[in-house]
Amino acid sequence: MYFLPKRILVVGLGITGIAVARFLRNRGVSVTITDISTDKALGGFADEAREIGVNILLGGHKVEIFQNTDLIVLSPGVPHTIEPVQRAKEKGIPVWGEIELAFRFIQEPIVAVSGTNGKTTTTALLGEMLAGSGFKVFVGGNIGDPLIGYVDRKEKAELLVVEVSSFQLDTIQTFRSKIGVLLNIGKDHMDRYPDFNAYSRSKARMFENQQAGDIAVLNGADPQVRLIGEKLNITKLFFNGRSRHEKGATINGKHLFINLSETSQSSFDFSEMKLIGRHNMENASAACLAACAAGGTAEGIQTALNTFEGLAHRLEWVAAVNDVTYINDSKATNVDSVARALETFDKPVILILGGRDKGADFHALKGPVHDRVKTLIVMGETSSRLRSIFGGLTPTVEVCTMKGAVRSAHQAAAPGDVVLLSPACSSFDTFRDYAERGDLFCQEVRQLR
Ligand code: UMA
Repeated sequence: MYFLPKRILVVGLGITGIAVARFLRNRGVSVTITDISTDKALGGFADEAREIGVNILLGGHKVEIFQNTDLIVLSPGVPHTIEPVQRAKEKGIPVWGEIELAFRFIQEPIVAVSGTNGKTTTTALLGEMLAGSGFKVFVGGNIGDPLIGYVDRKEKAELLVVEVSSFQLDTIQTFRSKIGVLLNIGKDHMDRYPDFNAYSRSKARMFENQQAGDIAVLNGADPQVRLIGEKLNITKLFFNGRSRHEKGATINGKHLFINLSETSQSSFDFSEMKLIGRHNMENASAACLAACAAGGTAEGIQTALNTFEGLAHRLEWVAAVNDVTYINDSKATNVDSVARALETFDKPVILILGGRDKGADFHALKGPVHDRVKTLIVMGETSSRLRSIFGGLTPTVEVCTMKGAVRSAHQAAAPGDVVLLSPACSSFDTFRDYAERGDLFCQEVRQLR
């Protein structure tokens, strides 16, 4: 338990800022929230903050505000490197993220899931496996339900399954998971980190407070994850590739074999799984392994594997129109996830790419685009960059709107093809978030019928 200071500054007025403000006001703290956006741009969030009863300072961050507070709590979308935050740190003012604050008020064991791709699916699936095994479970974090919200819930859980992003890990101090799952590390968020190593170091922080008896669940086939694993002195379990002396999970055909110890072995059947794609076999392996390590039952785990339908905006089946399948993968906001999505289909693909320019290197997609993409449709801030990289490899069409993208895809597609929205970019150039982008794609597809 932690005794809260009198004055706390919350930075960022989104889902996290509201949840933190509510938590602090329930404890009588004087709260100020600041956000670079304007009242109008923040929409309902500003009204909600007013109802909670906090001071609101919008349209920029004033350095003095950061200097005259006892604690700063950052939203994940706010880089901890911005000047007002750096200046406050120099003055000795503590700067935490929301999961750090929450952790100080949580006693229940946490199973945390991170990775560049697949963390939301794995978190949700793992939550179902543990709930199906009879545990009372809270599922939250980066998945959309801030961890801090759990603290004031009347109904307590026995296990917390928490998706954590690198942004959230950047601002931890004591946050510790009993089981930490690291799915993979690919190049992403290069607009936020100076280089790949810095991003990777951030992901490694997942394990920095783990103690004897805690467990790391690691992707054995990911070189960067392996490198992080080498430095860990806790129990390590590997999925997706392990050597004979390592404990963990091995896939053989449609079966997953789990070896936690000489006396604890189990197997699971993937043949009824509804999730598609090789990467989802990896996600499912990680979830099974973490669920077994957390005490899940064979029946609970297998039932969740068979019934879990996947999540919206992640390789989500939308419709079949004239025998063309439309897939919404709007959550694919980096190059790796698009490469994985393309691997999933053995039919010709009409791919919709583009969005906010995060400085990503798209060249790694040249091979997959050349081999699998029949027509490329590019949109958003990155469209001309994408056209110049891929235009010589496959017919490429530049569009301005989602309606234009879906109409062009419809024209280019023949029966048997797949139309895939998998943008490799975040959505903030045009949309509120990836969900709004995905929803609009689905709406436009349904109108084709
Ligand atoms: N802002 C500032 N100053 C800055 C930068 C931003 O005031 O310097 C403000 C913005 O104007 C905005 C506010 O901060 O109004 C938004 O904060 P936020 O981006 O942290 O948004 P939240 O609504 O609190 O959502 C966050 C996560 N967002 C990000 O990490 C970008 C959500 O993850 C998460 O679900 C939610 O907390 C609950 O935990 C989204 C995400 O895209 C889904 N995550 C990334 C990913 O999965 O790859 C990391």
